[in-house]
Amino acid sequence: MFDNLSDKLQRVFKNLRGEGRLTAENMDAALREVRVALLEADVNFKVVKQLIESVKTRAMGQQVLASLSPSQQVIGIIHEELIKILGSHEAKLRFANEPPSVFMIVGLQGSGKTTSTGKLARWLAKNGNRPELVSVDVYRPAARKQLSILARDIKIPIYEGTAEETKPLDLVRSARREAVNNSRDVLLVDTAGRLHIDEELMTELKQLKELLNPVEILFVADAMTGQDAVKSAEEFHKQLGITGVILTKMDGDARGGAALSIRSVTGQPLKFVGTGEKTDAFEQFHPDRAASRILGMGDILSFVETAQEAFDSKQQEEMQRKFIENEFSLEDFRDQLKSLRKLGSLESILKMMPKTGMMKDLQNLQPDESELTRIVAIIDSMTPKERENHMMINGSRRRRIARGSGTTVNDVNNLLKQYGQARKMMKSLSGSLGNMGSIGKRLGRMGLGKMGLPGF
Ligand SMILES: Nc1nc2c(ncn2[C@@H]2O[C@H](COP(=O)(O)OP(=O)(O)OP(=O)(O)O)[C@@H](O)[C@H]2O)c(=O)[nH]1
Ligand SMILES: [Mg+2]
Repeated sequence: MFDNLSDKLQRVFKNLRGEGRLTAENMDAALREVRVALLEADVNFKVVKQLIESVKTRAMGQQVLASLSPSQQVIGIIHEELIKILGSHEAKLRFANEPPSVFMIVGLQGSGKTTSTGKLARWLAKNGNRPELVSVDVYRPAARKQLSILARDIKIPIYEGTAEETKPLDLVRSARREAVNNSRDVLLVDTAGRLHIDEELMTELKQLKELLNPVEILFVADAMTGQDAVKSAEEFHKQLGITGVILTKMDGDARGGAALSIRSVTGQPLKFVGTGEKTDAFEQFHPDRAASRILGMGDILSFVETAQEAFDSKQQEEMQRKFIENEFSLEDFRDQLKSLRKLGSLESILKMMPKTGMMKDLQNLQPDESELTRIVAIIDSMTPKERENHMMINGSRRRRIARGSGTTVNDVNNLLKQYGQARKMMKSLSGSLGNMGSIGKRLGRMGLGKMGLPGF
């Protein structure tokens, strides 16, 4: 997500870093490059113009520059302006006073409506709701079947309709009745798509809206289609009154322009982003985190959130302290590897991290299942003293540990090497977090706003 744009902006800031002071000239040059980078990322030109103008006005008006370098200062201001453009706070879903709340999922053909309907249902269930699904795509033969299969996968009830129910309005009437009877609190309605916006489709959607009185009409936009996605969102909004946007396929090489333009152009917030084909590749959209990601600061908050789901927070706090104080023992290493399994793929975690040289080290650490079992066996065969202090594990101890765990001395050597890398990585990670935290604090003191960083 946002990788290209982020790379380009990093380059601009790197050039600014060499400058001692912020002047009209170096500021102009930097903003010209920021402008090009945004336009190349397919951000709507009006949005770019507005951003550059407000950054310029604010940066030149800054009096006290003493404690910040020019690049830090510009990054701070752009960060804030990006958040404004993306929508100052995250847009929560609305729910009806009287359940079931009806959410209509609309959009062009192939944008990801059916997939997103399943993802949203799963997300809702995880967050304590009781969703039910229904598909009213009666035109494409396999469309309803597609949602049924998805529903079975994610174990969410779906109203499949009787043989007589061939019309969208009939289907939703019965689906809503069933939702009430089964005390489901959200009814998600997956609708048919068209290649282009046409009368017929709009008429049908308007009829559904009239009948269902939905609290959310979520427009599903394919990020890969860039400004076209923004334009069709605008058109749907004009005709139907959408309440939010789900931007899909942000995992592809989408240039990010749609995400950055949708709020300004349509006036409607981005509520979720789809980042893959699987049902868990779905995130709530956080403007401040996206802005951090665009500026190459990594999405540490998302990382911490994912991590917190896997580790309990006490353990997490203790680990953080150990990372920072370099007390990370082999025992901790074993626990971390076990928890990593719960975290999902290391690759998806890495994408959220700030870009630093430690990435490669981390990549080497990804254990497969059998390796993990071996590592745990090796560490279990050590004495508590050895686990605390790996330096004492000499040749004869290595032979004993290998025998005890049914592995080879080579395996033990490898493990100790990996552990060494992990310690090094943890150290540089805590270092980089520390730095970013202090930049954040300084920006905060200068009134330049929150950098979206956790309190490390
Ligand atoms: N990579 C990626 N693929 C996605 C994402 N969301 C949907 N897709 C894929 O996009 C394709 C179309 O998705 P559908 O959910 O069937 O789209 P739809 O809007 O329901 O399509 P119609 O019902 O034909 O209008 C499928 O191959 C999905 O797997 C996403 O966030 N990332
Ligand atoms: Mg569909």
